[in-house]
Amino acid sequence: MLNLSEEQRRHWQTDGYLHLEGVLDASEVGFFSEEIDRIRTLPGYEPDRNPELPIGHYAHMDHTPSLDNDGFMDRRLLLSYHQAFIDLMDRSPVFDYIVDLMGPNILLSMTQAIVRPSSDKFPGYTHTDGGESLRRIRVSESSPPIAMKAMYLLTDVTEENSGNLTVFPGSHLRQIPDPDDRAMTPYSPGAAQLMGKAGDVYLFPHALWHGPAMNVSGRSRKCLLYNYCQLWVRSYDFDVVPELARRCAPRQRRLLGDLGYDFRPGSYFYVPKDQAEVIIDPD
Ligand SMILES: O=C(O)CCC(=O)C(=O)O
Repeated sequence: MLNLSEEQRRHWQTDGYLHLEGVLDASEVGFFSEEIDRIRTLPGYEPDRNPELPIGHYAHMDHTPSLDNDGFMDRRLLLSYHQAFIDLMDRSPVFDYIVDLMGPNILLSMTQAIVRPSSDKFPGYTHTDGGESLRRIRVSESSPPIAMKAMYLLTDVTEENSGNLTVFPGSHLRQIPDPDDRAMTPYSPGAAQLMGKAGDVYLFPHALWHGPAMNVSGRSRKCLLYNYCQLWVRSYDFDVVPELARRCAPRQRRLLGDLGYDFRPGSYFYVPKDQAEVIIDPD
């Protein structure tokens, strides 16, 4: 497995994110982009807009899913749509770096495809992942993150206000104003709109304040997101090991929460004896 260079680790620790260039080649970018267009027409889960439910930042978004390939989309639970979505969960080099950062005791916690159309109606937004609770927890710079994500860009984002991932560098270690006190936006002081090319990946912990900038570029921005958490945190997208784990490789099954024995209370507390072997050296 690959390890991060010293420079990458320093960047991760101080700024709170990493930009990996050219992870997917052009044909893979084309493939996943077409898959997003295809699955848009299929049934699947998109976050609920019911204000009676805890819907977090969706509460202030006026976005309705669309069948237009350039329209808004926020599709979850991607794995069942194609083997390629399954294989992306532990693909090198991104997965190697995730294990280097988090250690081997991890789960896949979420998969997501987002399309952000060009529009003058979407101002962008800023948040941490993990909701209200993780927002208040900041681990030290030498600690593995509790949870993190890999964001695969499927569109070039080489100018500002193109739906860029916008981060507050260092905010994984330092509180920026709580949204209850002052709403932070991608245009607040300290925000950095990241530029990248289709096929690049951003890695960042859930504790980093981030979010999309507005997109007035004239074209929609597509991405895939794969989230990982420490084993005891549990996936937040499925409540039991999904059926499709049966057709996954052993490491993928483990990432989906199959611990290799029947669940019993406390199962996710101590890691299985073969956890490091399964995750680091499965062959
Ligand atoms: O840039 C996006 O579309 C969403 C990225 C984001 O905020 C997230 O993954 O939590």
